[in-house]
Amino acid sequence: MSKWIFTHSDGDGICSGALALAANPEAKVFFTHPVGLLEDLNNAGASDVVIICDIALSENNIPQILERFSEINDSGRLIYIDHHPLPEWLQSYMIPGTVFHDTKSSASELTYTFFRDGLPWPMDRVAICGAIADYMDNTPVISQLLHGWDKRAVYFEVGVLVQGLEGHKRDHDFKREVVYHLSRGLPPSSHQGLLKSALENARREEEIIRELGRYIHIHGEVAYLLNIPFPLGKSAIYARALAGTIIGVAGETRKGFVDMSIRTCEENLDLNNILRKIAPKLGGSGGGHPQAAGARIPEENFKKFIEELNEAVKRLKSQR
Ligand SMILES: [Mn+2]
Repeated sequence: MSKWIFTHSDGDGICSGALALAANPEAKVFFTHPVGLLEDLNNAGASDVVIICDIALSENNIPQILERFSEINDSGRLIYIDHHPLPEWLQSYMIPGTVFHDTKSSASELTYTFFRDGLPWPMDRVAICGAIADYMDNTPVISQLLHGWDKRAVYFEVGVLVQGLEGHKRDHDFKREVVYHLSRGLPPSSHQGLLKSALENARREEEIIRELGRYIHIHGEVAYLLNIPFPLGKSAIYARALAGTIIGVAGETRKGFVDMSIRTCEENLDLNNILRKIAPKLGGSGGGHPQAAGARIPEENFKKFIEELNEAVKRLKSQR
């Protein structure tokens, strides 16, 4: 019998993985993503213990994934911890195994809560870092945990973690090392590679934000950036902020598609909902969280996609 941790490779996923690892030190850590989950689960044997953190269930293969969950859970154990919205037809009780799902908290907070009894101080700091990395620190649990720390020192650590991970998109060995480091209760700033990378990325970010304004396109309440060599999530935030629009989009064209990140601060706008409706109509896919989401749209429909996003903002405004 082996134990596995399958987690996302962003800040929240890495902190979730570190928390799961601290509570299950013998587990192997494997990075995956919604589209790759089904195939990656083939690494695990039928009687293994499988812990999955921060991986959304991808619309296009849910039946097969649920079947695989059930196979694993029949002779081993499957624990699914996540915070991405489920498709409308799926309720969490329909997912086989032990399911801990809540869209209002980060995966790190959920993983911390789930394994809490096996997590000594200072692992609560990892939960806080993961929550901030996913912009989900404004919850009762994380606010309570923050009382145990000097917020300013913790924000520095999150900054090192988030900035340090930038530019290591597919460097899973580096990220696995960070997971092990954090699982030992060590702060991000004591990881030399992470600290060095954070400083470099902070310098680069400062350079780029001064140039970004020139490349922003604006359509109504949507500002977008295309093919800028800078992380998409951050570019989407800066596009919105610098243009003063409701929605920011940053995309890169790849193999006939535009892959993008979409961000808003408007709490009455649900990007996940909007994208799940408009993206398939345009031959693509999309979804995520209400204020932070992603989409993949055929290049020829990108303009139309931006128009549809703007229409969604208009509809919201007319309802007021
Ligand atoms: Mn997450």
